Amino acid sequence: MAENQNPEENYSGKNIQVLEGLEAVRKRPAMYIGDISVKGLHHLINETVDNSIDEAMAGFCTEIEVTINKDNSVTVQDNGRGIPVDEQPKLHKSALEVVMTILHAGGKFNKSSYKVSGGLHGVGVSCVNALSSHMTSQVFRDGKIYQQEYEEGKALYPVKVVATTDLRGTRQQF
Ligand code: 0RA
Repeated sequence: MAENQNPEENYSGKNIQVLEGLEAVRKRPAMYIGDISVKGLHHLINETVDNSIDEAMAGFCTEIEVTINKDNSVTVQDNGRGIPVDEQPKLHKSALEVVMTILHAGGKFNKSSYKVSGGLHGVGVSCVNALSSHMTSQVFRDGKIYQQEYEEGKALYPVKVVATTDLRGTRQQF
């Protein structure tokens, strides 16, 4: 992912189709996560943790840490390979962004090699994102920390490198 990409202004305006998918989730959350009580919140946590469990089952991750923060946000961090961040040729955006912002991300992302769903209904982490007022994804890969933030599932800027790191893994906070 190049660091010097487009300005952040007007970024989500381009993603009309993406918004339609995410708006469907926000309109009828119960259809996607069962209900909107505390169980729904648990579903969002399960959905996120399941992705890390998949990575562990695949043999690439040994630790998954779930934190309920003081501000009631939840952080799920693993030490797996990290969600891929390479640019998707068709969509011209990072694989991370596709996974985070496209409902039931199709084609290649349905293959097990790109499985980022899991969970009871397998709705995927894009549902978690859509139903979160704010979400931050960080991927620790290739010595770098890649980051993207979202509001109600809408990317606030393209994936960018924010730091260097010796760690590996994925950190999701919502
Ligand atoms: C597919 C491919 C690769 C990593 C993952 C999925 C992955 C997804 C999640 C979701 C939470 N934690 C995760 N960790 C890994 C990597 C493929 C490659 O490096 O070649």
